[in-house]
Amino acid sequence: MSAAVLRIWGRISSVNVQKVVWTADELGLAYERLEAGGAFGIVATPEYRRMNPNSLVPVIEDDGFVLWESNAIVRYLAAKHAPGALWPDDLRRRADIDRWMDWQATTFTPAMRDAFWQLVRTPPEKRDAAAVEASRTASEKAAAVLEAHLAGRDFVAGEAFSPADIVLGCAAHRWLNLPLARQPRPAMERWYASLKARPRASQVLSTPVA
Ligand SMILES: N[C@@H](CCC(=O)N[C@@H](CS)C(=O)NCC(=O)O)C(=O)O
Repeated sequence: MSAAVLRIWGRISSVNVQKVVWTADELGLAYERLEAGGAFGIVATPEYRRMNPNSLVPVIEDDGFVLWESNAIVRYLAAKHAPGALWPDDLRRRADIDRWMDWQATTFTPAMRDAFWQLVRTPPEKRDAAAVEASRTASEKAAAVLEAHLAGRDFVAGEAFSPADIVLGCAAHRWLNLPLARQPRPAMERWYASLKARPRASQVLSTPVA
């Protein structure tokens, strides 16, 4: 009997879904992506809320195991399918990856949220310029931290590509493609270009941001 195919719920325009899809692509997994969230709805249905009571995407179902929270899903898939590789064994290396994944979820992405919502999801006549500016300023502060970290490095955590590159790569894809003026970030742009050159990143990193 063949193993059940991994199922991923969520629209590809969601940055959190993008992390999971890129991870599955990077690992060469067979999966089925089911549209949910945004204009697709679904997330408020009782069936979906039984999987994720937060009514958010992404959710995965892996042979009966249901999981939500994108970074937890990325870690689960990497640890299941690439232990000692995409998910390393070394405790300190893992802590370094975890630290940058947490920073993406708690600092960088929240900083750019208002700029994204105002400039991409809100009609021009309803935009709040002050919210965009506050978000741009907070995002530049975070981008400066990542820029300094990436100077002289090929990857976010250690000497190899890791889940930290995936989740921060998705955040950088959004930040570097938002229709607003940004400070030049040569190290970040070099690293982002190297991610874009990975064949298995192409589905996600070619998804338009705006
Ligand atoms: N912390 C959650 C956040 C999930 C989240 O905010 N998802 C957004 C899309 S990025 C969502 O589901 N929005 C409602 C919708 O798409 O209908 C995660 O990382 O999975």
